[in-house]
Amino acid sequence: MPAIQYRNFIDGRFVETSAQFEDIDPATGEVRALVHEADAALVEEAVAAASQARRGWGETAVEDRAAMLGRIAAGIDRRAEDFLKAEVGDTGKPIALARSLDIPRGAANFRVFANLITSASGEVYESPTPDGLGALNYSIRRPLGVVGVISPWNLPLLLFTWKVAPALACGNTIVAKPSEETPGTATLLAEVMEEAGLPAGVFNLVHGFGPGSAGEAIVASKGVQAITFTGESGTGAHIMRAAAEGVRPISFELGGKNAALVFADCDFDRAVEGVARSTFLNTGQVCLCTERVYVQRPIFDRFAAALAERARAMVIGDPWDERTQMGPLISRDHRDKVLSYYQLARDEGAEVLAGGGIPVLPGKAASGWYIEPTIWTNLPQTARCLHEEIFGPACALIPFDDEDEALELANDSSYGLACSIWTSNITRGHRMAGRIEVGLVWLNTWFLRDLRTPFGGAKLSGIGREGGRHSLDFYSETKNVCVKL
Ligand code: NAD
Ligand code: 6OD
Repeated sequence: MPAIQYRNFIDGRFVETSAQFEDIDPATGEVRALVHEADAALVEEAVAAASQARRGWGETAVEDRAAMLGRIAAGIDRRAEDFLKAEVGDTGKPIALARSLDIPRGAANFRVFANLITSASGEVYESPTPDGLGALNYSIRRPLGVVGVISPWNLPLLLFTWKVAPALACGNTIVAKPSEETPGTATLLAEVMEEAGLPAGVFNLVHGFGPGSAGEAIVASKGVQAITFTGESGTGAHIMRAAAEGVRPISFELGGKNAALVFADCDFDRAVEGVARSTFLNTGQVCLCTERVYVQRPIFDRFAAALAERARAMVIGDPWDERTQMGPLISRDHRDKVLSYYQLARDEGAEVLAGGGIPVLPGKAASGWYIEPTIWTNLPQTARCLHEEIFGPACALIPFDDEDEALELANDSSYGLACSIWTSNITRGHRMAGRIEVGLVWLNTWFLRDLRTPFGGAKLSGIGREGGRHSLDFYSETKNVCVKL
């Protein structure tokens, strides 16, 4: 039996269950932990605990809530090595990536929302009235109540805390479920919450799957007042139907099929570097990753050759090795899915400039879920590979002639999450940014984040915005008070 066991955390206690499932290390295919699955009854216990804790936490002074968030951030920093081990073990992502991105962002999410909530202000209007004396309107924030948080496996701690931190800052209590693939860091976070002295019932953690398990039970629970979800668009649609019961607010960060637009006047090396990073980071498993690269015709061949060279040079393998740039995919099922797109691309007429298969790796890595970084050209714009989210380290390159064509190609998608534009003509960059149908545009960069900015997608890529005051708005019920003077 594996030494590591991940338990549920309900009403301030770690809770075991008789139903357990295996947590697999994607880098070796070995079982690394056992996870205690919560059934619907246990989820209801978590919801009851969160409901019970609502009033106390919701009425806690903002400064005290912010101080608590600060202690949680400090707890993540203090146990950064534990978080690192759990995150790398669960995901197979390179240790250097988890150390520089995932774990520090977990702590930063708490610090940012601790700061924001202490300085959040409402609106004030002086209104005229027929008697000439007027009225004063002011708005105040109140918590929504019990928030259900459901998150995916690709950036487990980062995305989990991105929702938990603002929800707590706004005075809500929580029932949260991390992905079944990555239960580790969320469980450590529960330990940190306990060490920080968060009152029992304010944060509850349940483990399990979606349908027929803890995920479905959270969204079905009548005691959950709002649902915040990050994951696939199809899952979002399913959850939306459930949230319609009780007309509950939802915040959705969903899938993407993101384009990069590379103009001939770009800083060539910077664009190659940026597009390579946006295609291969986290083995292509970031919702913001680029899967479509539109390149202006004069530099198309040179750019394609340079990107393919970058793909071939990626250091793939053991995630615990500091030199590793690309780890495995999350699971065997996910690799099968990505490989099916590698085959589909060939069937749809792609020329494979790099990759296209499974790398041959030594030792235990031979049984991990590794895959080659892959570059395609020659795919027609109608190809399924240019419209369906693959969520792997692969992109297709397509030539374009002018701005209008680039815009039309970029917007030819049912998704609308992110787009990166590579050009030295900044006026053109701004012009394109305004016309592209996405929630996030990066100009001569990618995935550069300021946590106060609105984050989210258009079309199938999501509903609502999180980040900064947008998170505070979602996780609060804003109330207007009108005073007749
Ligand atoms: P997923 O939708 O399969 O699962 C996400 C979470 O939802 C998991 O915790 C899962 O157990 C749960 N779930 C699944 N079905 C459910 C149901 N019927 N009811 C309640 N919960 C359910 O997504 P995934 O495979 O874990 O993550 C990858 C996807 O997430 C990709 O599509 C990616 O683009 C997207 N994503 C989007 C963003 C964003 O910010 N837009 C960020 C990260 C990931
Ligand atoms: O940086 C963030 O805040 C964020 N939500 C990133 C999402 C990445 C998707 O995989």
